Amino acid sequence: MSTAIAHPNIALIKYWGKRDDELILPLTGSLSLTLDVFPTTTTVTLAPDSAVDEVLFDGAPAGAAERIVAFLDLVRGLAGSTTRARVHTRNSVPTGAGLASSASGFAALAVAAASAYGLALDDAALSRLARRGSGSACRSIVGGTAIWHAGSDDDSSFAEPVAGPDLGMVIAVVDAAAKPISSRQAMRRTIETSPYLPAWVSSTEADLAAMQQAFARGDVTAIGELTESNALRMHAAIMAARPPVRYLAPQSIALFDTAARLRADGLEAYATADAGPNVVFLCRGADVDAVRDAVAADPAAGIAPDRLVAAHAGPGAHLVEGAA
Ligand code: 2P0
Repeated sequence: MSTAIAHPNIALIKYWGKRDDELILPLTGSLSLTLDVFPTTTTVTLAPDSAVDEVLFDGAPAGAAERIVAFLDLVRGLAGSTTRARVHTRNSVPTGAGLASSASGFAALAVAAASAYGLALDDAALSRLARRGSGSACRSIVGGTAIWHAGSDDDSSFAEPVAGPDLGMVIAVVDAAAKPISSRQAMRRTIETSPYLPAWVSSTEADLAAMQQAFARGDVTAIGELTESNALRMHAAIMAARPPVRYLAPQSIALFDTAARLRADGLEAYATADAGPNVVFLCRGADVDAVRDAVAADPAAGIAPDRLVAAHAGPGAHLVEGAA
């Protein structure tokens, strides 16, 4: 029996689009912060007497377990095993709400399954494995800030730590319901129909290079400006798909305005949003509580204090039980 814990990550430079659907190789590199909130805990137990994999979410049989079974098949292939497994996942993040539950989910599963099947993988290999479950999961193998190299093939596409200033985030939960269209489907539709895709790819490559320089300088202002701009460019490319996909709600837009007001008042905070209406404020680690209080106090933001979650840099996915 092997149990692993992983946390979600929020991208400062986004991953949006694959150049290989099977291997999950991204069109561009991306850069993220793994958080210390909303952990996923996953236990994998080998079940030699079972003819099928058993997948439970919070103790109940999972509805859509195909991706998990396909992932276990991949691990079994690496391990030369045909033994089935029992997978039990406990999530503290609202599933499917754009809060990256697939990132923490597949990162925890990769670490727990590799251990249960006796694979000795280093962090780069674990990141490559997690990537096969969900692209963004490769970044949750890494604690704190991580860069996912687009790479040229399976071997070279993985995440690793990137040094930089201490950053924090405040998550504004606009809507914790499941999103209307999965990021996987919306990514594909963006690639197939958005005329802005080439501009998204070329500008994200430039943003990632500029972001690496900003990290090396410890330049929080540049990091924040690039983060907010890159998120809006991603949403512009998504909204330009046909039929259109719009993840941002009116309150999401209001929260981007709140970030601008905070900056005008001298508190540096920058907004980003993933494939859903929730908005995440990026700031200095030391400013997290001040940013949360300022967002809560902005009447135009219209968000209750209990919907604001303060987060700092969190650990990479790791085993809490079982052999590495
Ligand atoms: C990101 N997102 O960089 C971007 C920004 C959402 C918006 O990675 O198809 O669930 O499993 O590789 O990793 C969400 O995409 O997609 C995502 P798959 P994933 O965080």
